[in-house]
Formats: sequence, C-alpha cells, structure tokens
Amino acid sequence: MSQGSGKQTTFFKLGGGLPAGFDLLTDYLKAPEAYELMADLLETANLDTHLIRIFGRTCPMPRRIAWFGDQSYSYSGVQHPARPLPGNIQRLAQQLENDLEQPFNGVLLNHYRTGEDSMGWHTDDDYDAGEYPKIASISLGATRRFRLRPKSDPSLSMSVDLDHGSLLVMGAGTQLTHQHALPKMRKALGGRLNLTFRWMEPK
Ligand SMILES: O=C(O)CCC(=O)C(=O)O
Repeated sequence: MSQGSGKQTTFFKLGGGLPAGFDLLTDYLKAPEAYELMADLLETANLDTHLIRIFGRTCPMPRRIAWFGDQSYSYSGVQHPARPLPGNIQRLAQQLENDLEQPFNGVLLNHYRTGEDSMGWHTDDDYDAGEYPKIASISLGATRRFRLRPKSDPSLSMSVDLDHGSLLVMGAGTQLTHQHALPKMRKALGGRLNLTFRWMEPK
C-alpha cells in the first residue's frame, strides 16, 4: 500500500477479470466526494462535442470531451489546445501521483450522456509518453462495462464494470499489448464521466 494520500491503494483482482497490468480499486473516491466532483466538472469543464468522419460521413462523436494538460493533444483528428488543469482535477492528479508514485500532466475527460454514448476499440498510444507509463482512470456516475482485449488475439476479450468512484490503473506497457473500449449499453442509464490521467513527455 502506498503511503501517499492515506487512501487504501491495495488493489485486488476481480474474479477471473482483469489481465496482468490492469488493477481496479472500487471506492477510490467515496460516493459523496465523487458526486461533488462530477457535478462540478459538468458545470465548469466546457465539454465539447466534436465531429468525426466515419466511412466518409461526418457525424458527432458519441460522447463529449474536454482536455486539460501542459501540452496540446491531437485526438481523433481534433487538436485540443493546452489548458491548465482546474483546481479539483489538479488535486486529484496530485493524490494519484502520491498513491501511484508517478507524475501525471494531462487529463482527458469524457462525458457519456446516456448508454448510447460510447468509445470504440483503441489504445492510448497516440502521444509521446516515453516508456508507456501507467494511465489512471477515474469513473464517476453510471456504472459502465469496460472491455479489454489482447492485440495478439482479439477474440480473448474480457470486461469489467467500472463503478462510481472507482480507479482503474492501466499498467506500464499495457497500451502496447491491449486495446480497450466502452461499448454502448442499451438499457436506460444516467450520465457518466471518466477521467484518464496520463503522462506526456515534455517537448
Ligand atoms: O470511459 C472509459 O472508461 C474509457 C476511456 C478511454 O478509453 C480513454 O480515455 O482512452
């Protein structure tokens, strides 16, 4: 356990769930603290809907996005300018840095408005991160199913449910070996925010 923020950071594996290098901690943030952060971010984060081209058609991305970081980030064909981390995200980044013993200097915030919003299969390897360090993923709001599959055999996909206040750590190097996705869920669902804390090599 890390001595960092005093929070429990002993990870456990869900039965048969996550592959090596992926760790889940439920209740990393207590529910009231997590709801407060969610409400604050929804009000202040200036989440944007971007357009993407799929099979020659332009359509809105099925989620809203905000980027915060020392550097700009070009993501899904959209250039997100550098933007300072707001106080509440900065505090969480510091807490994660202490607990995971790794710095973070960029955060992608995704807003899934309903179960119809989603993210397709991808790896978070579209920026210079040096040695592919850990990515820390905090979930707020509705529980959503997160899917993972090894690049070497995509038929071996697995899933884990990410609850309100949970922390998923994608370990160093896992972006080289695995893809992940957040599929649509047809049942009626409330909104969800996800923050992925990353390290980008200073240019
Ligand atoms: O919303 C999630 O849990 C996944 C987010 C994600 O895949 C990403 O930010 O790259």
